[in-house]
Parts: sequence; structure tokens; C-alpha cells
Amino acid sequence: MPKLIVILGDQLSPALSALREASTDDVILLAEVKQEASYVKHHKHKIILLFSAMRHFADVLKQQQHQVCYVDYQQQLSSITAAVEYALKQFPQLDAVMLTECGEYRLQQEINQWQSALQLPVHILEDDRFLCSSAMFAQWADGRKQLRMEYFYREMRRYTGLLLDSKQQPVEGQWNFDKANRKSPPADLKAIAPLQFQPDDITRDVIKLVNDKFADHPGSADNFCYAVTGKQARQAFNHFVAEQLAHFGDYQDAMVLDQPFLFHSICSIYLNCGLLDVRWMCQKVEAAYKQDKVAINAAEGFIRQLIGWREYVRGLYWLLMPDYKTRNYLNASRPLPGYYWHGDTKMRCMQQAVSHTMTHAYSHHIQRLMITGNFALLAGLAVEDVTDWYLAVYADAYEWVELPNTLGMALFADDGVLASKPYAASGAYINRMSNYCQHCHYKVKDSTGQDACPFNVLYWDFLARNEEKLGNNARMQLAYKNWYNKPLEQQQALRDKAQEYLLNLEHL
Ligand code: DLZ
Ligand code: SF4
Repeated sequence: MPKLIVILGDQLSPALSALREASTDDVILLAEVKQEASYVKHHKHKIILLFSAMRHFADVLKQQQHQVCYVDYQQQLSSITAAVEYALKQFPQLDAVMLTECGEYRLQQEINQWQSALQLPVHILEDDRFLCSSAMFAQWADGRKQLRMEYFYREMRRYTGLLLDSKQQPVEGQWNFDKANRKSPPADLKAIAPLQFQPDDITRDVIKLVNDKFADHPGSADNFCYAVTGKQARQAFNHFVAEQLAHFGDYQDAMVLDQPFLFHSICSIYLNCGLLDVRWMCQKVEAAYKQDKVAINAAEGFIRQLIGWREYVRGLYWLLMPDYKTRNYLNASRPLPGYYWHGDTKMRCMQQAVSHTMTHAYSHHIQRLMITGNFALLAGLAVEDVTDWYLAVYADAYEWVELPNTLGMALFADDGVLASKPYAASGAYINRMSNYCQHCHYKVKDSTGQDACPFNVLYWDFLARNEEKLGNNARMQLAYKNWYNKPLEQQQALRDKAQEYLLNLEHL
């Protein structure tokens, strides 16, 4: 029974479950289509990355003697469904469709209609590139009052055996070295950049296409330098392990002016579209630790992101969709200010986070959580606008990973499913973790004066505004105590200043 095997743009893995079933009389479909390229206005780099990586991946499949049906964007097919119909017409001998389950609820719903619409058997296989299946996560979650990442993560350490000693206990006696990942950056801290790749002919063609068809999408196409093949992505990761990882441990949360990458691997960009394999990455990092090349806080800190956070947010997403996407616990509704798109703001921290994002389709996790995310939380920006923004502008963003991270972790819109308290922070946090405040128009030590740091002002107003919903949260007690301890006149001055800033949000 020859079949059509559909590979989506974020499934570019040679070991993909659907590809493991491929035989030479099957046809493999990859399709550049309008719906996937524009369901949000993806950053130009993200489209270049995926189209170029899809084209390179198709070439490798052809070299391996597979029959490939590649739909390029110029063919103007509207959706993956339209591309499947097109391929079945081109190859009438095919009498079944097979694919690996999709990463986004939206598209998976569409795929679920194929069997009845096409009148053909459609086989959907598990995506075992992830370590924890949806069923395994549901089993873990079943009956738990709270779904905390830390406990899930410990299970995953036991399940994978990573960084365990001979007695199945965590090496160096501790599961989590998070506290050793938060060093403030010294004044002379120099970044070690991730590996960059010059565009080849395929990528250059895609850059032309993107400049032509996606001119109104954010970002510029001209400085694209990401890996677009598995081989390049592995080179980039090996470079990270050899050169950057040792420093990444200490400075995971640090931010330095004009250093967009610091010691970050940026390999989520490659991992999330399938160019890297999570098991291989973890083994490399564990090996570097065992060979004494990196300390435990670096190795554990990195592995935690992959087998802890990443698997955990995916599990939550599939457990809680579609309801999860509608959550807005704090009734946040203010429109997104224009500087989320152009970065033109007097707030240096926001200017840095947004300009890195627009230039590279990347900013690191603390910029995403504690700058752009924190600001959106404090200012009460509309959840849907914020989540769409994150989905659009980051090259590693697919809804399974973006939505829990934004709606749950950054915006607390899920009422604490993901985080036990909002990640709300004033300018003091940003000042501790970066050198941005020294280069800012606003005064980080001021909360009510003319140029008071907006993060300070909005932080207190956020607490006051949401007292009913957050005042009883056990982990917010200290924050509220500090608020209640302020004299009434000071509380009023803060709230007045916040009103002024909120009314003038567009011009901060
Ligand atoms: C993000 C994206 C983009 C920009 N374009 C395509 C495309 O043209 N064809 C495709 O198969 N996939 C694309 N993707 C990735 C999909 O949106 C992704 O596979 C789903 O959202 C599921 O995670
Ligand atoms: Fe950001 Fe405030 Fe620091 Fe300026 S002073 S960089 S607005 S935290």
C-alpha cells in the first residue's frame, strides 16, 4: 500500500516516526503554504529558516532515493490540507496518508478531518522526538493538586537517567542548581557568540522569496545567519558545548547591553523544528560534565531546560487545550504598544529586548520573561495580543511551547496552573541582572518622580489593581506586606503616577 507521508515544517528530523515507516514506493510531501506562513505574521527569519531547512531536508530525502513531492511557495497552495489534496492528485496510486502528530492544536484539528474529507485511511503516529508522550504526561498529572515543573523534572531525570549517580540519586546531591544560575553580570563580561552560517544558494533563493512575499512581516531578511541543516545545527551545538556552556551556567539569567546572545546556545531554534535531537543534546552536555569540562550548574541548568521545562510545557499544552488559550485570569486588555514591533522606547531594557528580537528573531529567556513578558504583565496588556506577538517574532516559537510560556508563565493568565505566583518584578530585578538601567532615560531608584522607572511604578500598581485576585496568594505575601507598609500618600502617589504612565503607554 503506497502512502503519502506528510512532513510539517517543524518535523525536519531524519528519525521522525512517520519517516521511519517510509518505503521507496511512498511519496513524501513537504509544502510551503500560505496558511502556515501567515497564521500570525511570522518574523522573516523564521520563514527563511523553515523554508530553507525544508528545502535542504527534501534534498537529503531525494539523495536517499525517496520520492519527494515538494510544494514551493510560488505554487500558491493555501494550506497543508490543500497540499495533501494536490499531492494525492499528482500520485493517484497512493491509498493512505501518514504523518507524525502535529505540534499545534489548531492544525491538528484540521488534520483530524482528513480521513473523512479525503476518504482515505489517515495514520497519525506519536511524536516520539519528545521524551514524554501526552499520555505519559496525563498520567503524571492525574490526581495532582498542582502541576509543578520541579516534580515533573525529577521524574524525567529518573526516567532518562541523566545526571544520576549509581544509587539513582542526583549527582552532587541536589536536583536543581537554579540558584547558581543567576549571577549578576560583571562590568567587563564578554559574550561568546553562537556559530553563524553564511546563506548558501538555497537560502539566498528563500531570502529573495521572503523579501518579495513577506515584506510586511517583522524583521529584516538580510542578516540571516542561522543553521538550516541538521549537520550545521550539530556544529552549532558542539560549539556551544565546547565554548559557551561553561559560562552559561553562571550567567543564564544575565543581560548585557548590545549582547543579544551572551552564552546562550540559541539551539531551541534548531531543536524545535527538528534539526537537533533532544537525547543527543543532553548526552553531549552530560558527557561534558563527566569529563569535567563544565560545572554542575551549567550541565544541570541546561538539561533542566530540555527535559524539564520543554517537556513540561508541551505536556501542559496538550493536557489543557483548547480551553487554555481562552484564559485571562487578570482580565488584561490593553492594546500592545507599538514599541513591541519597532523597539522605539525610552525604556532601555525594552528597547534592547525588542531590538534583539526584531534583528534576530531571538531573545533569551530572561528577556522574554522578565522584560517584555514582565512589562506586559505589569501593564495589563491583552493576553491574545501578547501571545500572538511571541508566536510571531521568535524563530523557535510554535504554540505548544509559546502559549504556556507566555499565557501561563509570563502573564499568569491561567491562575497559577503553571507558576505558583506571577513573575512580576520591579526595576530592581532588571538592575541587578543587567547593565541596562545605567543606560536608560528612566531612573531605576525612583517610583514617583518625573522620570520614575515604569517597571517600578507599574509593579506597585499591578499589586494594588489585582489585590482581590492575588492578595491571598501565599507567595505574594511579602510583596503585599511591602505595599501595605507604604504610607497612604505614597500609595496614592504611585497609583497616580501609574495612571499617568498607563494613559501614556504608547510614549514611554
Ligand atoms: C511556522 C511554519 C511556517 C512559517 N511555514 C510552514 C510551511 O509553509 N509549511 C509547513 O509545513 N510548516 C510551516 N510552519 C510550521 C507549522 O506551522 C508547524 O508545523 C505547525 O504549526 C505545527 O507545529
Ligand atoms: Fe528598564 Fe527601568 Fe532599568 Fe530603564 S530604569 S532599563 S525602564 S528597569
